[in-house]
Amino acid sequence: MADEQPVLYEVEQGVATITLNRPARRNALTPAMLQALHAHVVQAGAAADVRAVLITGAGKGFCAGQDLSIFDGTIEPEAKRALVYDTVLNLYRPLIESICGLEKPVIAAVNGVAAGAGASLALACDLRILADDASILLAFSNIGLVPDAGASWFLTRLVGYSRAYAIAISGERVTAAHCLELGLANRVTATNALLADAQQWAQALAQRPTIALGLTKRVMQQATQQDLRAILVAEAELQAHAAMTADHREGLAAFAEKRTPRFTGR
Ligand code: T3D
Repeated sequence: MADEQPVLYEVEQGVATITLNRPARRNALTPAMLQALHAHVVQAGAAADVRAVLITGAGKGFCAGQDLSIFDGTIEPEAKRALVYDTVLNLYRPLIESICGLEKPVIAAVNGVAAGAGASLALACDLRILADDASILLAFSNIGLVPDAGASWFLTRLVGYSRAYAIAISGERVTAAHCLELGLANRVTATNALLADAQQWAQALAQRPTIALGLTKRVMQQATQQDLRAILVAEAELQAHAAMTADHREGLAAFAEKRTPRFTGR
């Protein structure tokens, strides 16, 4: 049964693929799924053999956001307020923080629609490849809610305030082509090639110097929030760290020997 394992995890050629697996509900997120997804992100971060991560959805959609069936009309207003607050703070927040704090490249392979918190999930990833019929939908306003799970933070940084606000309040899908134009997608590919292309991209990144890629993620995230002086200091510290890695030594040796480097992620 699909719901018995609502999130799948497999590792191949240095890439952990995490698949949301409730296709009949467009991979709408239940508390159990959010916990499993978070656990797999942490697992991928800790695994030495994982050097890139891919998040995708089974079936026709990437993720429809929060499973709305929990709001069945019987829940008392105060219990609902507490449930929503608890879900956003204690289920979505750790998940999003884990993705952003995971010092390996995380790619979202967006098949179909990424809606609501599903859009947030895609935007929290470092890189996005979209199927040509995929879309990103800030569905929150369609049901009278506000962006959550980091959507307001990521979207404003990716496309600027005014475009982000327009997308959020329109409640309309942003097509893959438009996502590419706006910088919300790094790549767009044919639907039937999505997973293969995403795997190929992730596997190529998994051959790169993993520690340097992770430290680059850290400093570039810091750069969106700190001033130049702080970043110049952070770069000095992280460069000193990177300069001590086996992959740096291998990079130098490969350069001197005029050959392709064989990075090991150490
Ligand atoms: O705690 C809190 O709640 C706060 C946190 C909020 C975070 C959020 O994510 S709020 C936003 C929640 N998401 C949405 O509002 C999106 C709702 N869904 C849609 O707008 C559409 O379903 C989609 C655009 C995602 C997909 O459209 P389409 O035409 O491809 O598929 P569909 O036919 O609408 O959906 C297929 C099935 O999935 C359908 O069930 P059925 O009729 O076949 O039995 C549909 O009801 C179900 N489904 C889709 N989205 C959800 C869902 N079931 C539960 N929750 C969903 N979010």
